[in-house]
Amino acid sequence: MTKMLIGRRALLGGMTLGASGLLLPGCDRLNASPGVRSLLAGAEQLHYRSQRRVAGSNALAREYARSDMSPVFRVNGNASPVSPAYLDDARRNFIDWRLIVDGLVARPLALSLSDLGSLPQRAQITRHDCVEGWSAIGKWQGPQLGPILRAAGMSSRANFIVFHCADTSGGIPYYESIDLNDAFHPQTILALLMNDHRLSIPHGAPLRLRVERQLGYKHAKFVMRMEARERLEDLYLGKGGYWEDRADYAWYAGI
Ligand SMILES: Nc1nc2c(c(=O)[nH]1)N[C@H]1C(S)=C(S)[C@@H](COP(=O)(O)O)O[C@H]1N2
Ligand SMILES: [Mo]
Repeated sequence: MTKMLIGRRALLGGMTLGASGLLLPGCDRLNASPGVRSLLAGAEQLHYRSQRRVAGSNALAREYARSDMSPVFRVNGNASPVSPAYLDDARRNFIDWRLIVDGLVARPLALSLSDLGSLPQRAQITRHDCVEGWSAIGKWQGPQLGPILRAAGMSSRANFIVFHCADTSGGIPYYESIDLNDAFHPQTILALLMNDHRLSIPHGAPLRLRVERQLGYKHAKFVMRMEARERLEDLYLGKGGYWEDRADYAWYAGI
């Protein structure tokens, strides 16, 4: 691992490189990548395809006004990881915490909260829809995911981004994954702030994914590591997420 993990200077340098577009695959490839096609079967693939056609790959999720924000935003799923390493990081205000970006990338990254906070930020007020039937409108802020992947020099072999979380249920780690279309979507951010405050532990501190065109379970909390992968079949039970593996939830959970 020597020299594998690099920080903010390289990240910002890499972003200039990424801005030239060299490392970003074209949109057609994003929609039709064989990895995505082979992951999705039958009805779900139809749903995915028709949503992509209707919504368009760059369509934005609706954004709301401050006055629409919910007075209470429910906590759902795990309210805290229990691992000693996480609790230790939390006790020290996450100053030693690093987000690992690895897998199919030329330059793996280890980013601190201040690295992430010094990147250009996007703020958005959106509605979170949980599959269990509740919704809440909240404000989220953090860096967009796309530029971070470009800075890491994501390989053209990558089809998916996997989010590895600090929490487990029944001893099994929570994880989620998205395709490159969502990864490079402008509203896909790594949220550091919720409703203008640092993320609380129950809502996913220190960092959670917001992938606004999909249902709540895709919005991974307590993200520790992002991994670029060619396929998902060989990860855990192969369906691309904790709930997809356990309860047959759809991998593409478009709203
Ligand atoms: N790591 C992790 N992420 C998670 C969950 C979880 O249990 N663990 N629950 C998911 C579900 S089902 C929902 S609806 C939202 C809830 O986010 P909230 O607690 O901020 O409302 O987080 C999602 N992300
Ligand atoms: Mo949910």
